Amino acid sequence: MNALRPTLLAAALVLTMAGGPAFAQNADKLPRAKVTLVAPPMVHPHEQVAKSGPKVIEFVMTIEEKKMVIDDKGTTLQAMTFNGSMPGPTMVVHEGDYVEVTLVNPASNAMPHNVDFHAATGALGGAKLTNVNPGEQATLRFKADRSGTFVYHCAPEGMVPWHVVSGMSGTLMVLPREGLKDPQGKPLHYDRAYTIGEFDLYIPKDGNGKYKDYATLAESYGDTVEVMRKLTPSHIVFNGKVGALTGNNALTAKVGETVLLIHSQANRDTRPHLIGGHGDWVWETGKFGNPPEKNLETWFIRGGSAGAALYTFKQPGVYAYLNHNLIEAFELGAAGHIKVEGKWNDDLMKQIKAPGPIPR
Ligand SMILES: [Cu+2]
Repeated sequence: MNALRPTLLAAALVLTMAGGPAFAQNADKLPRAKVTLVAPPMVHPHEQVAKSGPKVIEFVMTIEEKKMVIDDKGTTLQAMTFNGSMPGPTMVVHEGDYVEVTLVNPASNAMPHNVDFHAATGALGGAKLTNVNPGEQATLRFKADRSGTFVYHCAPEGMVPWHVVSGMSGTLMVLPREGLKDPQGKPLHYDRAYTIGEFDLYIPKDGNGKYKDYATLAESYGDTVEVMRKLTPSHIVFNGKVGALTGNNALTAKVGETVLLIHSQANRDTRPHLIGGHGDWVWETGKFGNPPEKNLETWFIRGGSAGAALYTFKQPGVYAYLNHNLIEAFELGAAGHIKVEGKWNDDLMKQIKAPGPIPR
């Protein structure tokens, strides 16, 4: 027994040492891939079923502070953005991959920023390790150890909500390596993926009730926080602007195509609904480890999360996709369009008689 002990101890030591650094070396030895991010509502090209083992996926995000017009009346927001868009670009990886993000804060910006990934484990989701002042950049690597759609957002100490409601959030989608599945384990595939980021905005008004326009971000801070604290948004928008996804900016699809709608709201609850359609399969909480719900009419996205809905279009036309708090949609802006081409199916719906006078 005594003779065995040192051997066991040695074996345990070897295991510990192999176990410790092995995790870090694991990522270091993995193949790497660079992904160029694209502006929402588009999502960068990606495999739905992973064709190979885990990789380190490299992304670069540049923070851009800029004044943005948020409605058709010319109202402005002193916005803070990841890569210049609201929401920031959607990143897609597979479970077991490593996300390696370089966050760039150009010297032309005024504020410090960082990024908290809800998909990440430790250090405030990475916010603690990515704090960058203007003129700095930082690189963070974390393991995507669970699948789902997850919000990421800026979280600088002392001004978290202000940065979030000024535009700084987006979605990271971690797909299961074997792709999406229904509760019976049957593979689910999409032909297109669109990403929608919903934002509650708080634009201050002057004494005459007119929205104020600010020359700088810093100048807008005091008034904006005052409006924020009343919890009554002046605008609620999809992708940064009233009408960002309507009319000529509508999302498109064809009859027979399956569309994945990724919907994030980093701050406030919302309830997406597709008028004239459904959610065939909906991961309301966005987490693919849970079975999706079937045939939903409206789904609930909790503030601080992203959900995903899969729908196969059966009928052509212009569909409204909106927040089904209808005041938030029609009065404040939280609505988009999906223009679907194809052949009308009379069996699903038919106008038996066009509107006309009531017969006497
Ligand atoms: Cu920020």
